[in-house]
Amino acid sequence: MKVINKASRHLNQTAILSGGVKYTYRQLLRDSQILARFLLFNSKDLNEAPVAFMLGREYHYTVTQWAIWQAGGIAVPLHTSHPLESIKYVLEDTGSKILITNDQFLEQLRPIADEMSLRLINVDENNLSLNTGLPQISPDRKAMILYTSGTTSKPKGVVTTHNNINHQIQSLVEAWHWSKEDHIINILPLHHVHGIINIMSCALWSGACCEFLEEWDPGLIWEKLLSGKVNVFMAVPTIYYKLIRYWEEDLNEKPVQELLKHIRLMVSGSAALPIPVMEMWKSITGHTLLERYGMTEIGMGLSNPYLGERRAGHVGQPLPGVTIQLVDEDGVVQEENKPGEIQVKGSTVFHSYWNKPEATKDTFSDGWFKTGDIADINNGYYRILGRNSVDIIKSGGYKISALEIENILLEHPQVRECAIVGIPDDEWGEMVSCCIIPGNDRPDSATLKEWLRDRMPGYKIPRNYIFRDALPKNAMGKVSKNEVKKLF
Ligand code: MLC
Ligand code: AMP
Repeated sequence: MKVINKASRHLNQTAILSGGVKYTYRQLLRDSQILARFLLFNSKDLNEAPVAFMLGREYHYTVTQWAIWQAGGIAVPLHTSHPLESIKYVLEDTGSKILITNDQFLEQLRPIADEMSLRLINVDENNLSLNTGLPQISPDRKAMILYTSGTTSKPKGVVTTHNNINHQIQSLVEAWHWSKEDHIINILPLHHVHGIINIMSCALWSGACCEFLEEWDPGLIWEKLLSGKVNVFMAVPTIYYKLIRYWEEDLNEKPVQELLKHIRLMVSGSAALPIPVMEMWKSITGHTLLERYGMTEIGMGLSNPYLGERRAGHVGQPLPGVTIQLVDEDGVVQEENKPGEIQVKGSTVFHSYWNKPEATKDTFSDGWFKTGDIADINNGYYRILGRNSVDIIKSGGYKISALEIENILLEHPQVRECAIVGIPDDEWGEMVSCCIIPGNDRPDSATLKEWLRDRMPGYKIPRNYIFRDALPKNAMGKVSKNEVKKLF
């Protein structure tokens, strides 16, 4: 909530630029308080009730998040392009009784809201009436649930408290020198920490301007970067890759370095930044990307320095307030040059997995959160080496569970067995790919893709399909994913 409390320091500054309209911090406070009171209805406090909301990248997204927090609820953002199955899963898993949306998604969500007896609120209606005062919210209360895929089949809800969020933001504001003079464009999905915390919340904490671009459009991003207004930019490596392609093919390699001189910081994260992409970006724009490492459960953990050497292929050092250790399989803490699992401690680390006490307990060891990522320290800089599970795939910056896709594919009548793997890919980092043992009739990949489209978000749908009579197995008789990868 500190991010909201700070708003009164810069009431007349622009907080959000959305759809060409500037909204000041004063408006944001007022509109979110009106909605908060409407949410409260006849109660005094939502008392950590989860409140789901589906809104695009626009002003009302922020209004709604702030309203839920001020009414004492837990914010549960839903991805706008997820199929109804995935939306329903999150609504059921969180037990949300309120669903907030706008004209754009209202009719799409109405059947679910009716079926689940949810209170459906449309922020585009202007008759949101006032109620009583707003509750006091202590920092240890739960604030947000973000869904993340893991080594279990279904995504888990990562619960963060206000205190966690305050520390996650504060750490980045300090490390990356945020100030009220900053202007950032937000082009990332708003159901993950990168778009919500690193971009939107850091900007608002600092009194800066967060400009939402509703659609992801490389031409528009270039236009904004070259406009002279935007001075901070953050994206996943796939986006830098696509911006480079656009510069080559559509901007005809226009010289842009002079036009980008005013930009003070460009950050890459959520997946490994390939060194050629970093080098190419530098040669085009003159900017050395700052690569950092993070995770839904911890916010950001490691970052190359704002001032000082940003080393390619490395993710720098622990951020302020974050303690990191590398631990080998025997539980021994590793020194420089020895690989180990990244474990994290600090106020930035999440509270729990929603309704999953066992999973929460299993993921901590002596108070250290076990990330599942393997790293080493190379001349004082952390370097991510990989993950300890082949079943976690990162594609376009999204984390994807191979098991989740396999379980869904197995429901298809013509899929007898299947294995999902991530194949290295220059553009996407990893490309979701599948090897299938078909039933009597071999399905074609286009039909399978279409069938999957109703059951999972687009970025999880496998792009490569191969069909085999058997899957490669290891000595234990289990499918060998490393051998499956070699088939592509
Ligand atoms: C989409 N396509 C893919 C794909 N995703 N192909 C292969 N692999 C994938 N993963 C296809 C589309 O279906 C489309 O195909 C074509 O690529 C072009 O689509 P597009 O419109 O250009 O791209 P789009 O899919 O809309 O978006 C690309 C993107 C998006 C990079 C903008 O993936 C994105 O916003 N990623 C960011 C995710 C993120 O914020 N992660 C942070 C998580 S938090 P066709 O055939 O239809 O043309 C976290 C912690 C931390 O990780 O450290 O930050
Ligand atoms: P998510 O669960 O979507 O938050 O994804 C977190 C995961 O993204 C981490 O566990 C890492 O595997 C990966 N990740 C984030 N940043 C980086 C980076 N800079 N380099 C490599 N992997 C990264």
